[in-house]
Amino acid sequence: MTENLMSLQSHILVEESKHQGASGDFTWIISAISLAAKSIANHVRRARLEGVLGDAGASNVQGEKQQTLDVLSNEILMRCLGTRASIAVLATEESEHPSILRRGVDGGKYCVLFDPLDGSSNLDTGVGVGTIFSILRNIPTEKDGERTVCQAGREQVAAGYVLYGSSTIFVLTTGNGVDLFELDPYIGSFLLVKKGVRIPELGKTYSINEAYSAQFSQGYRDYLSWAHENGYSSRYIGSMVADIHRTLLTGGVFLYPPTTKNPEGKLRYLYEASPMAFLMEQAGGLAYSGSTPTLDIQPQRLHQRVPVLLGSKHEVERVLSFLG
Ligand code: AHM
Ligand code: MG
Repeated sequence: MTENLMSLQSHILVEESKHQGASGDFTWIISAISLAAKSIANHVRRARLEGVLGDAGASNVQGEKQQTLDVLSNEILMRCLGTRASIAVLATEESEHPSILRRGVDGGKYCVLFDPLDGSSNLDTGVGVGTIFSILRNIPTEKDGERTVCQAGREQVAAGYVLYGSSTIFVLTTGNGVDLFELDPYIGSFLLVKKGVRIPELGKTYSINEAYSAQFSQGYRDYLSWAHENGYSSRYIGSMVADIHRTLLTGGVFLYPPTTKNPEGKLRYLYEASPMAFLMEQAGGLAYSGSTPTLDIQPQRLHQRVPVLLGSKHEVERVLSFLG
């Protein structure tokens, strides 16, 4: 073995030292997310033994059943991030409104938005689930929490996800490519395993809940017919982080189009679609919501939903050609 061992923490310190006048605030935020991820990974792995599977008997603001682990993961992230002095606002899928921790004058430079445990309805069956996060700059003059975080995806300072699967994987972009870290459970550290991840430009796999195809617009249905006739394969776990992680590494497209049930799409812009779009573009792929690049959308509401189409450059362009 010739490569040096590099932890997530040291990687961020090195990256931050390249920026003149960097205060280290950003390193503190990533270290809080990494601490939370290790704790969540531990609970996910022991969920059945700890008796924390199943729903928590409540619904979140979007009317979806909260799993016990959704609530627990949310609490862990809030506790890890809440004490970091550089954070002004926290927003989560699980709460109706953002939490304002510090006003700009008190030093809060950043906002962190997250989906604590995406795909949690799959937990009872041992399927991979994930945490998704997005980091934005605070707007010190804006008093309203929701208006502060309603920023277009291009404004993101960093984004990433943690996949709790057969191993625990941390994927991060700070706008300078995509890096992949894996948790070594024996030393409790995320270690850099791949720097500068690039998504293949082609990949004959589509990932979509095809059972809804009667509810899709004609363009999506035409694309699917074309894919059937052209030797494509289908892979759909129903857990966005796992589906997108596979797409990032092996190529293809991931889609969640508008349906009759969810005419705006199902996935939320600020803490699902936008961070994933940032990662995809940084890895050389594309991400669209309808005919607009996802990162160019200006959201109006914290829990706004958008259609999602992302993945390999040429495969996304192919889908777009059917959407007209
Ligand atoms: P969640 O945030 O409530 O967990 O829902 C999001 C999940 C995604 O992980 C996944 O891509 C999608 O819902 C699957 O939806 P469907 O079951 O409609 O295919
Ligand atoms: Mg989610």
